[in-house]
Amino acid sequence: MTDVSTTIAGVKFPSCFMNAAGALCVTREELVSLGQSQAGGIVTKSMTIEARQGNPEPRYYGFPGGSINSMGLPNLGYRAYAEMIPELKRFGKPVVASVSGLCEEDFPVIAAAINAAQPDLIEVNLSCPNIPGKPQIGYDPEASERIIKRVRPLITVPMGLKLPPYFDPAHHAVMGEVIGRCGVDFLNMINSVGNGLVVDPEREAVVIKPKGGFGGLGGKIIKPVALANVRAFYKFFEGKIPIIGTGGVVDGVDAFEHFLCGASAVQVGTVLVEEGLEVFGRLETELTEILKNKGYRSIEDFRGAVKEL
Ligand code: IRO
Repeated sequence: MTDVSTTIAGVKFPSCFMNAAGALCVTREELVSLGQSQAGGIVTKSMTIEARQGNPEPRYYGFPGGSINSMGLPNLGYRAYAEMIPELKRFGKPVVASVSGLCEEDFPVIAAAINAAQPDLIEVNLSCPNIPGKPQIGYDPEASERIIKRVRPLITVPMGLKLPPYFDPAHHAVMGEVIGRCGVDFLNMINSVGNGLVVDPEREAVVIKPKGGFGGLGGKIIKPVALANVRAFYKFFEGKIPIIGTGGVVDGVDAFEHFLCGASAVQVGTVLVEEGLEVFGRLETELTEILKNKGYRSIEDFRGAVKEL
């Protein structure tokens, strides 16, 4: 029997595929639909203190090979998600609450209240690229360390970080040191590749409205960046911190590559938005087929085992 379940920080997921924070997970209806789907977990939209409408539209654009977004943290506010968590937990799969904030002080407030609602895991988003005037926290190691150290004592469920992509080994090392000092139970990488620009040559215009068209890139085009980050942190921590690989997973082969690089689960954003909830069944079937053909029984049989030349 081929087994595509996985375990992250001691929490068992019936399938290794789940939604990435932000993708079809803002409203109660969307979260319930994820619960009813074949997704292995339910990940909430990153939440702020107050509900937000987000940035002006158009703010998402899909194109062959990927997507660009500048949603601007549209969400219901942490109180609404805290209330929903007990109901969402009844679907028999882990609930991952994604905690964000508009300033450092917001993070502990939300972390404490969401922890009281006892999701199965909490993911602290240090990497939203789309709030005008606010840089991605994950690119500031000191600010990242301050925030992680403030929320860490407030969280009793497994706590992870959603990281932005890093593009230099020196940056992997600096963040690796920060993470090592703070005691983090899992990592999720990568968030969208921030501040890309997509241009429509027909209209001679950018494709989304906020920030002059700049936004976070996702989908197939970012897979090599995602794999590099998964691999770099897997090696930095010698496989001891579980990693959720996010970025560029469109089919079973993409997921297989993430696992080879060291991921223990994968999340899907762009392909979920483009294809809908049916994507989870397709991905599971495709990965199962690959594992069967290669004679692997589970992800653990080959996780992190990519060959170097
Ligand atoms: O614009 C968003 O809401 C958004 C967030 I918070 C994030 O973490 N990543 C992303 O691509 N978009």
